[in-house]
Amino acid sequence: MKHKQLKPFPENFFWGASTSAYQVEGANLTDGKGPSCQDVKKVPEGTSELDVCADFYHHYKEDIALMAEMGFKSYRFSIAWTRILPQGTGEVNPKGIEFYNNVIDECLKYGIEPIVTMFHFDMPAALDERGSWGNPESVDWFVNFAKVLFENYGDRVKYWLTINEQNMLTLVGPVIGTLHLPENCTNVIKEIYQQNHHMLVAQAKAMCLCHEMIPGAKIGPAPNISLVYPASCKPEDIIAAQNFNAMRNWLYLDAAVYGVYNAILWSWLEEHDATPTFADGDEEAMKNAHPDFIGFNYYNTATVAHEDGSIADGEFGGDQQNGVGASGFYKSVRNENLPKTEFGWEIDPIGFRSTIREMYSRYRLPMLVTENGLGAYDKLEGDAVHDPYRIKYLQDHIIQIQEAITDGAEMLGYNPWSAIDLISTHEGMRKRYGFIYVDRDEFDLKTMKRYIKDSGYWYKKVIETNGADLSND
Ligand code: BGP
Repeated sequence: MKHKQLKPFPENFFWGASTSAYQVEGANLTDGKGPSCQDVKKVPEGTSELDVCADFYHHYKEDIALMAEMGFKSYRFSIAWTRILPQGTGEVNPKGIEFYNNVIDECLKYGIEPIVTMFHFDMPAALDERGSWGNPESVDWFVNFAKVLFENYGDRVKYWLTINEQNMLTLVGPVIGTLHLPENCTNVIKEIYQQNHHMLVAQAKAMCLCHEMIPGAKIGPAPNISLVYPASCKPEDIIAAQNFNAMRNWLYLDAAVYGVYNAILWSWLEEHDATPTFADGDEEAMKNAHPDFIGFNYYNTATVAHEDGSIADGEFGGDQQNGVGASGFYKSVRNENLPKTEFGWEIDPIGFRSTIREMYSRYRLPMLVTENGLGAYDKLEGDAVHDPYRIKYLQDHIIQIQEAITDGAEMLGYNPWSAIDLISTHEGMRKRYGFIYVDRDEFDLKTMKRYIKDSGYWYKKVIETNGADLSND
């Protein structure tokens, strides 16, 4: 059989990696930073607090130098809202502004493109007390924060991401420590989708503001997109897959790209008496916003089957990649064709290609991979970390991006999770993703020294050859 000729990765492809402020920086109350919801939440038992993390706050120069050593073309990081505005609104903290000026300048010094996420799971605690995204004023809080960022960093930052994984905030908020529910909430679905609506409008307004304030800047959303498979070719299972695709994926991209609500999801909200209230101008704001690209995180696909009504509505459970279901709508099932990581997430590189194809067919925008990666228990041996399992995972996924490019998709870059070891959303320090190992344990801070893992040296060669050489010898 003749092998298909794969198209090369585009020139100027953003090979890099990602982190988020609350998971990597530490120094969570240092130099005027206010607490975020992550700093006041109760961390899951047996996992580290978020006060030190990888201590990137004090090691950023060394860390960015290591990224440069691996040849990174981009670094996707988030800005902690409460470093900039300790109370979420009001006074700007000059030390916070200075820190990200330094991070950005350090990246640019090495020719690394800074790709900035404006919000990654870290609502200011002061705003949480005022109702978080449930408060209609949250739209203005976010737009005000966006303005401060564009004013201060717009001269150097040309790639912006609005809200990281808004779909996960909505679907599994309690797992990542972000859900704020008012006392005596009688319709949880309505409350959550009202919060979701405020985020959609805030995002739309921030995208418009970015285009107004920073000529030439590009901005896009960053949801977690996983194509949903039906458990079988039974027609009922196909409907369930369409339902969960609408709820997990297309709601977020239809709103960001076309400024409209996904019809399937909207009727599900109607059934639950949970359609969000639109304030004056919301509809117009959503229609006016046009992202330049789609940023998206991909870890694996989801598989679902018909649900006969036995699951309770509004039930939480699972995590970003392991769902539960919604009554009469869909129920998550295990895909027996796929292996799992040590932490129970399925691994599906081909699903990466089908997810990209589907997104491109629907939205026709260039796409930037903002996360992908393997969480594992890594071990420091001498001064080396041998992680062939991670290399394999990354190889298998990168080749599928190339397949998708060959299928016609426009891809801007690949920024897997994570540049450096950091704290997981709910599984502590032991679940590592980094190209750079940080010598600390869950509770013992040890030396905090950094070591490039085998995967980091391998990635260096991938970047040098612009993805032409993915081998590991
Ligand atoms: C994504 C989040 C990240 C990150 C990653 C890995 O959902 O955007 O913040 O942590 O998943 O997840 P986890 O840390 O749960 O393994």
